[in-house]
Formats: sequence, structure tokens, C-alpha cells
Amino acid sequence: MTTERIRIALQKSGRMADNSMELLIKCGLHVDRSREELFCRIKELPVDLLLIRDDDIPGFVSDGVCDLGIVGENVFAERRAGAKEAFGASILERLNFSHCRLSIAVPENGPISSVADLANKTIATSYPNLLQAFLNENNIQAHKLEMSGSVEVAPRLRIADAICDIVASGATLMANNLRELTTVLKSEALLIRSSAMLSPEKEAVIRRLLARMRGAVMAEDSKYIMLNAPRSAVEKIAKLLPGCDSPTILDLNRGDMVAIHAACKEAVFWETVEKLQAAGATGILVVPIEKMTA
Ligand code: PRT
Ligand code: ZN
Repeated sequence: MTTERIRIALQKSGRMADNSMELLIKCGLHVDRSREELFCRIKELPVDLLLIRDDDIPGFVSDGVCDLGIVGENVFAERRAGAKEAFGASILERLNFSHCRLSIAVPENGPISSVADLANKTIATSYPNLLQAFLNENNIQAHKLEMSGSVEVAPRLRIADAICDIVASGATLMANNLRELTTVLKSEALLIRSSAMLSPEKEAVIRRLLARMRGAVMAEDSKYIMLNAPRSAVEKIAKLLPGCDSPTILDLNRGDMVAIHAACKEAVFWETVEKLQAAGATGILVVPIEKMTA
């Protein structure tokens, strides 16, 4: 009997491609392939990868061509919002990378200063379904101008009064003399799955992969902190450790000093290190965590 293999759709090339592949590698899947290949077989688990354009991923998963997919929430939500019937794919996990937002932006110093001012205006976008849902929610009638790219130039060309597009750092808006009016959707990379009934064999592989992915995502920002401190400072220091409720306290053979070890589930910034020092911590070591379970 041949083992049933699950199929995961990933972006072939583009902003999400490398991070998606890195995540799978962190999950113990070794991918040897050239970028040109569309299909990629994994040796360690019964998993195959299909490398396609991000716009095709929600459809491939909802049609059951692929069982799982990694895709930006903006792309998934737009496709789902445009579906005529119940969409055959759902969110399995948020993956905490490729953060961006779908926003409405307007010319700096232009006449539009509130969402209500968008009434009867023309908004250029590649996200007509999400934009329409936003306009409906806000009871606004406006015209949509669908563009597949370079949306940010539409106001300058005087073909639109506003845009609804992806913003990350905001540099593109600034370069085009636009300012953000409001956010329509916050987005990050998602693991999505097909709603189709899968065999128990496939479900078991998905469960294993999902547990590994959660571990990798959780470990991403996590750090292991080790430091020394006077016993009297333990309480204060414990409160400063980000995302850690119960540090380990070890006696040191040095007066009233202890060692504090803690797995912090949130990023440890320099500001935190400086606060720990001010609270009496010395010999602070912050090391990355590779894998983590709940
Ligand atoms: O070829 P394919 O169709 O697969 O890829 P694509 O060209 O459609 O998408 P791609 O690779 O550009 O982006 C893939 C996904 O990355 C998007 O769907 C988002 O979920 C996510 N992402 C994260 C971004 C950005 N950051 C981003 N900055 N997608 C697009 N942008 C663009 C945006 O369109 C705008 O032009 O970058 C500009 C804004 O960036 P800032 O930093 O100047 O604000
Ligand atoms: Zn695309």
C-alpha cells in the first residue's frame, strides 16, 4: 500500500517564499530542489510541496488540490470575501511573519480627511472584495478602480482619489505623497487547510506538522536568559523577564547571590537588558531557543 502524501502550496518566489521555506526547514523538512521546480518531494515525512503564485494558493487549497497552504492573510481574505459559496479553506495557524496591512491612503493635504469623506470618491485597489466589505460596513458608496499593480500612482495620475493597498513600512506611501487614512485588514502569513474530509493518515501528518510549526513559531522570538543577581533582587528581576512566569532560581556559592534562568516567550530587547542591570543583574546571557513546546 502506498502512503498517502499531503500536499502543501507555497509561494514560489516573492516576499513570502523564503520565510515559508525556512519555516518548513525548522519543522524538520529538508528540501533539496532548484527554484525552478514546481513540485518538491520531502523525504522525512509524506509531504509534497507545490510552488505557485500566492494568488493561486487559496483556490488550490479550497478546491482540495492541496491540503495545506502558506499564504498572506490579505490574499486569503480577499479570495474568501469574493467567494460565491462557502469557501473550502480555513485558517489553521497564524505564522507571525510577513506582517503588513491593507490600508486606505489619500493624498497628503488633499480634501479627504476622514472615512466619511470617501463617499462618491474613486478608490484604486487590487483588493476589490475586501474594499467593498469595508465600504459596506461603513455605509459608504464609492467607486472602485481595480488595478493589478502600481496602485500607489493612481492619485498622481488623477485616475483615483484614494487607494486601498498593502502597507508595510509606509515608505511607498511617503514616496508617493500619500498618507494612511485607515486600516482595512491587518495581515500576516497564515497556514490554511482544506475543509475537505481527509483520511486519518493525512490528518495524523497534519497534526504532527502543526505541532512542529507551533513550536517553531513560538521559539521564534523566544530567548533563554541566564543571569546572576543578589537574592534580594529576585522579585524585581522576575517581573522584568518578558513572557516568563516562573524562572528557575539556583543558589550560587557566593554570598547572597543566586543565578536566575528563564525561558522568555517574548522578544528580549536591549531596554529589558538595561532594566535588568539597573535592578542588580550581572553576567546576563541571552541565547536563542531553537525549538519549544507548550
Ligand atoms: O508572484 P506572486 O503573485 O506570488 O507574488 P506577489 O508579487 O503578488 O506578492 P509579493 O511577493 O510582493 O508579496 C507576498 C505577500 O507578502 C503579500 O501578499 C503580503 O501578504 C506580504 N507582504 C508583506 C507584502 C508586503 N509586506 C509589502 N510591503 N506584500 C506587498 N508589499 C508591497 C505593497 O504592495 C506596496 O507596493 O510593498 C509596498 C509597500 O511596502 P512599504 O514597506 O513601502 O510600506
Ligand atoms: Zn500575487
